[in-house]
Amino acid sequence: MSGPDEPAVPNASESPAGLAVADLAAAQEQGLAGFEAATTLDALAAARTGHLGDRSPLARARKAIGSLPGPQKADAGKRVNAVAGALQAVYDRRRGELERERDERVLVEEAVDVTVVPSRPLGGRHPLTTLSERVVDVFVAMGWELAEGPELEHEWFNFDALNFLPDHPARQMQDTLFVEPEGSGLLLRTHTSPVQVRSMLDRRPPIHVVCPGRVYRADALDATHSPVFAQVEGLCIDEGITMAHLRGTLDHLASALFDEGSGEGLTTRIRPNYFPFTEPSAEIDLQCFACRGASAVEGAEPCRVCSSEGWIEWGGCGMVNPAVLVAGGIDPERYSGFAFGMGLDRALMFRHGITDIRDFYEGDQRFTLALGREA
Ligand code: FA5
Repeated sequence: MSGPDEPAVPNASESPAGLAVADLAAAQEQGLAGFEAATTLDALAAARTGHLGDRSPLARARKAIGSLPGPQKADAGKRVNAVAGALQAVYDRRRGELERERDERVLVEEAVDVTVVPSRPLGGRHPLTTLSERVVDVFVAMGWELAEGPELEHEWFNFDALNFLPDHPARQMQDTLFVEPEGSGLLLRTHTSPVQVRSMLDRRPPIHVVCPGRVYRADALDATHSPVFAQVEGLCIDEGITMAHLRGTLDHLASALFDEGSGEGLTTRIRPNYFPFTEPSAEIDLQCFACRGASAVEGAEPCRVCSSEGWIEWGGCGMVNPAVLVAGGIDPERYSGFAFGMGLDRALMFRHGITDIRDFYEGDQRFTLALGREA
């Protein structure tokens, strides 16, 4: 037994279970080892329950203090608290270490790689957009400008300024989609030619513009007609412009679009036609890019692309009618010009052997992706 001034240092034989110095030292040693050995937060939590929890040796020792004689209680309490404090400090340090390890691991494991290409197929450019841009590129490379106009157009630009007489059949409801209210003068443009007039009013000669766009007609939907389709228009106005410039321009466009790099060049031919806004007017035919005209000779291999005609219908063209130059504010005594316009849907159809124009408008992604790259 210790004297009255000495701290009570009980040994195993005179202390209740767990309060002896050796028991507390063992509880501390095992607790520290358990916390250091834990390599995950779950394992550390389990070790805490075992060494600092309600049923731990330390908790039992704390309960046993109550059974000590009064003078020994304070000392026993200090010893238990010292062990508890040492264990808690190591537990706290270890938990901090394991939380930092977990946070670093999560940052690595759950990082989002923004460079990963999504496995779902992305949409593609529509083949009509691709072809339209290719046509524009051909002209921009020659110094022409891109010009655009509204799809909701005024009758004056679509018809009057283009020299369509008031009783021209194209002005009838069955050919043109007019917009309510009746008499508003508004319609869905039936061709890209109104952009010619807008371009003349906006610019002074020399004028070289290429005008792609969507147009609308009250045509029934079938394999070769759509009520909405794409056209591209070209307009050139300067002093001394002739049909020879028109032919050269069309031949260049034909080779740039359809020649496939053979270097042989493709030609066009023009046949007489009538448009109110050009005089003379002509139909443009493209030399068949598949057989190059060879199938038209008697006894030759047939050609599916041109039905053995040797030529493919492509669009309309002509010298700008002086009446249209006047409507566009240009002096026809000084200037002359040529214009042409063609359907892009039809061009793609004969280019890729597509037999139904509806394929362009049904939004099937497989069609768009297959053709959009190479249109
Ligand atoms: C015109 O639209 C004239 N503006 C072209 C022009 C411009 C002539 C400049 C002279 C000077 P046309 O109505 O023929 O012409 O149409 C031109 C092309 O549009 C046709 O050759 C055809 O390829 C295409 N096209 C016409 N209607 C349809 C339709 N319903 N569906 C798809 N393509 C069509």
